[in-house]
Amino acid sequence: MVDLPSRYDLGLAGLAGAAGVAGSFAVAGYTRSFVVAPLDAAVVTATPGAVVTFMIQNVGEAGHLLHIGLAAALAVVLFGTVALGGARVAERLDSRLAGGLLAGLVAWTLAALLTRAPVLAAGAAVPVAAGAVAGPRHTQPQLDASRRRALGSVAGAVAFLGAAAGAGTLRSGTDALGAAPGTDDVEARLREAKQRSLSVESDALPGLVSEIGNFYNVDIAEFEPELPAEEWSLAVTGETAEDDLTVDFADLLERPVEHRFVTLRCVGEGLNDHKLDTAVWTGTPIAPLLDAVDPDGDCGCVVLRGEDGYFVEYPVEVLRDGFLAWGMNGKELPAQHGHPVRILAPGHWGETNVKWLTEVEILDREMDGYWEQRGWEGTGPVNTVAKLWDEGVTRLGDGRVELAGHAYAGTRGVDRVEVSTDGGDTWTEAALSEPLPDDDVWRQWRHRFEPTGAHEVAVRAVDGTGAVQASDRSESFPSGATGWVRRTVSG
Ligand SMILES: Nc1nc2c(c(=O)[nH]1)N[C@H]1C(S)=C(S)[C@@H](COP(=O)(O)O)O[C@H]1N2
Ligand SMILES: [Mo]
Repeated sequence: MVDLPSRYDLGLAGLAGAAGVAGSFAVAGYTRSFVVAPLDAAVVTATPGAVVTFMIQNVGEAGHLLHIGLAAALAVVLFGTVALGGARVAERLDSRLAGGLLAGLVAWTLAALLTRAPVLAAGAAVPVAAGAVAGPRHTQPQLDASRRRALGSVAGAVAFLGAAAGAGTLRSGTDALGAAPGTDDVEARLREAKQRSLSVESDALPGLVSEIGNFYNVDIAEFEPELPAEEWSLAVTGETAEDDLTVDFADLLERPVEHRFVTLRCVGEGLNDHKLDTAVWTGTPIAPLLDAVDPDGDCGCVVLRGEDGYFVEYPVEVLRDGFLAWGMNGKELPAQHGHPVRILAPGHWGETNVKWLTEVEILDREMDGYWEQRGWEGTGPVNTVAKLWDEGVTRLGDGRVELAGHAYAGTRGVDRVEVSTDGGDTWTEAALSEPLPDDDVWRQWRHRFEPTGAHEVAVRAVDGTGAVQASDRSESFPSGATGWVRRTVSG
């Protein structure tokens, strides 16, 4: 007969499980080798698209905490069960050593299978084994001694959890940015962007280039792939197998290098949210690789895949103007932005810019990408938008108010930005930053006025074709927010 777990057992399993998770965190940090990472990926994959969309729209960033919490709880239960099993074996065989070894071995195997990082898996296995060793009760002669011992173990485990959390946090912080792809050209571009940025009162408003640490981030996975440049390769597959082509990182570096200003905007962002940023990217055009494989599949479409399981399909013609980037603002492409190589597809929503890019496949029929399977329609050109973030509103000393922000219209370009301070009845042209040399990049705008009471401010951009930003308001789902940003500003 199997004993039901007692409260003691649950406590033991909880502590030992938590210690196993903490031990893994201590040695792996917040990376893919942390045992919670693969469980989190499984939780995310198993979550229905409708739930994901609901979370993005209603819960926002906190949604991450929910699934990561669930994954962590799963990991605690898993490793706790192993520790408890080990303790039971120890009781039965009257050998703590046997129980500990067994639990350690099972925990190690599980962690290694989950993370595919066998050495770091020991971080989870050792505390679980210790839990199994400390677990058995009946070898204790008296209850008092047993209680003291249990208290000691709990205190030890709690101290361990704290130390492990500290060690893991330190480790997570050490993935500093790598060396610059190193050219004066990038520096020159960054200087150019600085010169052309409008002078505004607010320090908090980004200029024409977003700092890497402030550049927005959208990932389907909580844990980014760790893909060393030496291990990276890109498979480009055409209609026929003979055409297939594989390039590695060294091959890429031998191709013509370009530095481009490119702005990215996520289709999932609310009208005035901040998932819109710009960097100087270093890379090489993808067109020669496409030409090498005869890019004319029957649908004229292509699917791009990333190491994290992400994929997106869109027209080859869009990709043809794309750019394989390995540098960002003069640094190696950071992990969170797709290290070592991502694609940048001009003028289309952020989701077309696959990170950790490993495969480009020419298709002969259309398919849905990751987000399209979840109801989004985000592979087309971006909507035109002029932003007015909180930090773009500044009271000047002389009674005037400065309004400033960014406007973006993809490759159509931004021709002008208009501001209304009377709810949209009359419009004034805002000052605009000088355009940057590339054709998929935002501009900055600025307007100063003297408020009399409360004003309903509205902002709209006019794109390079003369089209005015659409006024009808719609949510971001499924094809990007529309409308004019409005806010009340008083003197
Ligand atoms: N491999 C991969 N590529 C991806 C994503 C992803 O989750 N995985 N997210 C996409 C989305 S929805 C957006 S908006 C942009 C965001 O790029 P960033 O995180 O560098 O800002 O990357 C796109 N490329
Ligand atoms: Mo996105």
